[in-house]
Amino acid sequence: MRFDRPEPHHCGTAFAAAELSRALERGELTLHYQPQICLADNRLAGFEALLRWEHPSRGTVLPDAFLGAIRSGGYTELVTCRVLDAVHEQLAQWRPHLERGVGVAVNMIPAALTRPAVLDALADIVATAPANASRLSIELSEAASVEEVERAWDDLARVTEGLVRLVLDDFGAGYGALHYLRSLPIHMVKIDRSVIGRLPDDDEAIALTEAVIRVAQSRGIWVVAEGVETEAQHALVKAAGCDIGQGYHYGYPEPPAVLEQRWLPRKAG
Ligand code: G
Ligand code: MN
Repeated sequence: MRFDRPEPHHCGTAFAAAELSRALERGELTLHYQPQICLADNRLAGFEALLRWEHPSRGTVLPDAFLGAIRSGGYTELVTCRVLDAVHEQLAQWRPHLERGVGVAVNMIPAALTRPAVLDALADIVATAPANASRLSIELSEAASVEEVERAWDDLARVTEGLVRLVLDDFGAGYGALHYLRSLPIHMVKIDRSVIGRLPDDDEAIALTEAVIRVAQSRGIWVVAEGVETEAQHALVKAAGCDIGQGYHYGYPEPPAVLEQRWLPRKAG
């Protein structure tokens, strides 16, 4: 199942807000999408939208190198709204070709969900295309506090009438605890790739993976293993009862046109 073309390496230096400002003016920020696979039947379960900077001289830059500039430059609201607009448009194009339940997840920081323009953009999706809204989910990092996530959820549920779902990202990276899964109104939890990367040999990573799956299942929460890179990792998370896999083993984040050929053959053909 592996693809030939690896992802670009993380760019060593961080970018300044001024450079990002120029990139925003020139429209250099774009979205790639990474497939998520249902482990029971290997079918497409959804996509995660991932921000990329098509830099004129450095090529494709991953978000780690410019998330700091987004925050320090005060661009969180602008970038989040642009991402939502782009995903909304993408969903409108893809929806006729997607099976039931297959949707797109976008990454946000909790602060974004307190911004009026972001809440307006979400409300607008619900008002104009509820079918798109119900295929949209929002990933918040486990690094956010329970209070932050709860507050974000209240706003999200209010403006989207409960249609847009909440995903807890990066779980097991070190901040959260299993009680997050009991106290937060989440639809899905993603086990962090730092945990999956230690599989299949690290006993602690195995125990954590199994515990997350057990607690989540008891609450009806779907579990995603992220950063699955090898057949052994795939086999282990599948055997442990994980619902969905994401990672280079199944597919890289890629531009929409590339993904369509593989995952939406009816559209591409
Ligand atoms: O924190 P979050 O899960 O949103 O991080 C997603 C990032 O992980 C993306 O930018 C993507 O490039 C990267 N990624 C996706 N799949 C893999 C994988 O299998 N291995 C590694 N090392 N990184 C991955
Ligand atoms: Mn994510």
